[in-house]
Amino acid sequence: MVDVERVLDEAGLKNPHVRDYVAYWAEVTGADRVEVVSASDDDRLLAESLAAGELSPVTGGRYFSRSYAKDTARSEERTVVATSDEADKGVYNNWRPAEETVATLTERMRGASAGKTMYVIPYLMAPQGSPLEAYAAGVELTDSRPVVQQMIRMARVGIDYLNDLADPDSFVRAVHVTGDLPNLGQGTPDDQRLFATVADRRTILHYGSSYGGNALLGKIAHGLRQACYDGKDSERFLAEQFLLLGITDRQTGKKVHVVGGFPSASGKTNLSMTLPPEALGDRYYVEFYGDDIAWLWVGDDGRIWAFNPENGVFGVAKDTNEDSNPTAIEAIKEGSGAIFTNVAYNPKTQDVWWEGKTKNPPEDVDGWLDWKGTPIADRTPEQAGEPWAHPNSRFTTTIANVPNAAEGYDDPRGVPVDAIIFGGRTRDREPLIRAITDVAEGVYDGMTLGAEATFAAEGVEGQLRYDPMSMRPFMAYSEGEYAAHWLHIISHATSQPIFAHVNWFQRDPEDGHYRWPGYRENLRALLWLIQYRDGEVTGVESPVGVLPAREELNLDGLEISEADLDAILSIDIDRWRQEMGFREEHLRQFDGLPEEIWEAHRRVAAALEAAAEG
Ligand code: SPV
Ligand code: MN
Repeated sequence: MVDVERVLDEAGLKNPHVRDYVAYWAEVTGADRVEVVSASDDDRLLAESLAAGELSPVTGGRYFSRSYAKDTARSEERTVVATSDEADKGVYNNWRPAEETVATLTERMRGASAGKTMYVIPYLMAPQGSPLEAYAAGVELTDSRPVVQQMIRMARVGIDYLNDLADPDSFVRAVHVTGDLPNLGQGTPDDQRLFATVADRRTILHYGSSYGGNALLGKIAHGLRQACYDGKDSERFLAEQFLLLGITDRQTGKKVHVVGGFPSASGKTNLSMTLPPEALGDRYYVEFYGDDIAWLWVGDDGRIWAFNPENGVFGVAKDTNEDSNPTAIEAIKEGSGAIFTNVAYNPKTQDVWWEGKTKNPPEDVDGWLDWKGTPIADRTPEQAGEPWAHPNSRFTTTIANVPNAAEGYDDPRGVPVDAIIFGGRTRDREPLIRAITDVAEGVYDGMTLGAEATFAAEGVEGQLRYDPMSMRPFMAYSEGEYAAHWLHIISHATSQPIFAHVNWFQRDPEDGHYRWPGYRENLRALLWLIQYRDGEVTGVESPVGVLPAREELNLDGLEISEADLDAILSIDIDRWRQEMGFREEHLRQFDGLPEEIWEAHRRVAAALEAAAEG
């Protein structure tokens, strides 16, 4: 038996509630040792992991880790939200009763950390001193050392965050047990993995993975699912899978902040870290606050305020390069302490590579191992086309490493939000940008956010995979109530942000080329949005929002054909009429959707019908 009391005394962990919680789970999981960690332990833990072979060195003090081959992504079908109230059941949250979920997980975790160390990670998912601090404190218990290193990069980690809580019992209890990965039946009917947020107990129990959102419990489980629930329960805030960025106009001195939700593979990380287009770089300065999560609330001044609860970036490596995301490349350079997971690794040169890092893979394959650890040199001709890195391979780095990290990203007051944008990858129907000034229509737009399914075979041709507010995998309670809570929060603001829908991915149906160059040029659409909000341009009304008039979009230094510009600054009425049918079907799934949302839907539908006749 571990002497938990002694370990906690030595660590200076005084909070009695935390102490009881640690002692309880040390007993259940049967860990051999307990260790309390802080961010300052990073170097020692890295050295231990290198010695144990859990991490491999990458040049310049960076690290490589390989996860178990069947454990490379979040598992949505094994992820549940549990509460004691069945009314919390939604379409997407895989609701389960709290009692039996806790019982099942306690049994799976019993003795499952035998022989291992249980690390105690006190963390805060907020800048210290934030008005939402009471919802941000947590303690993750994990039996994986690499999870500790990732948490140190992704969250604010240290016991001081826990000893000084206003309410010492107000912290999230987050338990992560890896389990015997080769024997969990991943993807079979007998899958043993279970990832539960027991939201009304503020308890997170994840069993059966050591990867990403399944294991870094501060991020997705607390920062999104638990916080989504707490935001509604307290009626105080929204927790969303949103980026957060700032744009400063050096000419006028005006600074604005934008939050945005994008389904996966729709360019959220790239946009969050964007630099201004070359030609506009002297005038505009873009600051990075966050790429994945924002918490939003109404400030004392009646505006919506936001912060990013994270301290780092867990970004998709694939296609990250100097052109697509130069700031990310800078954030993971030598000296950054970045950790790469499931990329290709070369132990001889201590180098890493992923698809899209450079146009072609390294010419000299000597020493290179693919993400599973198989030498590239041993590949048969049939295997030659297989990716070197896993498509969901990742880099982990702290925000402080991002060259355009906002000075105020750590400011406990957060930043005022000027615009809320949604955008999914769609080859047609969605114009470059459409502004929405009505709050109910903005929330309606978020609830009907969708992107093309990754595989064309999935679903009906032309039908989007809907991902409301990009929260589909993180919804903690029913969608109807979720929409109502959004309306409640935003309409409490006396000065409301403008909404907009963006799409960087429209294509020419003839030859498939992207009609808009994307990447840094995307800022041009956001600049128009702010000008529109400020009454500096009038735009052109459409049934689905206000589009930029051609001459209103700043195209300095950009080459784009007239035909492409026409297409992205107009809407296809017939395509939209079809879309409205899909939307209606989508919204009908949700019980208790507020009447304001249905009214917004009917208003847009009627405007489209009028346009079709007119
Ligand atoms: C996501 O999947 O949306 C992520 C990465 O942000 S993970 O932490 O793995 O969930
Ligand atoms: Mn995410």
